[in-house]
Amino acid sequence: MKLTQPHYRAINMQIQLFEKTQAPSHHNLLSKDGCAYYYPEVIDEVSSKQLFDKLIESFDWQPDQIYLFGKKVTTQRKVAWVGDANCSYTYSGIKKQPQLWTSELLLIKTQMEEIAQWKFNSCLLNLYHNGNEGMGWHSGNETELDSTAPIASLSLGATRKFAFKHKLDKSVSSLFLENGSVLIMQSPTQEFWNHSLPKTKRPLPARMNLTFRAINPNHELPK
Ligand SMILES: O=C(O)CCC(=O)C(=O)O
Ligand SMILES: [Mn+2]
Repeated sequence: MKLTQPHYRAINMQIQLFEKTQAPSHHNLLSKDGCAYYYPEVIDEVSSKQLFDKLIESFDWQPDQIYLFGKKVTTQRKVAWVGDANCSYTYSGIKKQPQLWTSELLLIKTQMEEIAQWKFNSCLLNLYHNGNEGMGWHSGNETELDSTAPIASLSLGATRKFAFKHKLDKSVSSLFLENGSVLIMQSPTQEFWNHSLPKTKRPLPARMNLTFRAINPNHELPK
């Protein structure tokens, strides 16, 4: 789906979000087989900090369980899965039931939908306490995800490197995701590219990432 230029309204709620009108970068970060667009400074610094603190206290944050070389490992990184009631999500063999939307997160969801030109029904929040925590190579290709939908990723806190690696030719492309920025990954990016958030030795403060996703709500019904 083609991106159109979003025009943000300033919405007065507890948190003043999206004060800037941000022109989208029409520059596709990927050379082929997908589209990824970066939007810096979608949320200003003060609002980002308020939002970070609000989201920390609003959800039940749990360590993630992943498989590393066939072994189940508990991460330092914490996650919260939020979504509509019918949006369970299974990854690394763990089925997650969604936590309820909060007013702040719904407000952000609306803005992400405006940028991505797509309706989302779920959000995975990741909390990286420092540079020592990251996420290995993977793609958002789980069966319950609508494979035609984009994934919209909002970053709060520390700037971190984010890398793409093509699944076939292994070519790599990376960028830095800054505080208050949005990355949109359009279909078929997940089919052809893995992505990762590399760990770094640099001492860094915490970072939160929110990926808004479209789950196929009927994914558990028998076919
Ligand atoms: O933290 C990030 O920027 C990436 C998160 C991610 O890839 C995911 O939640 O699937
Ligand atoms: Mn991902």
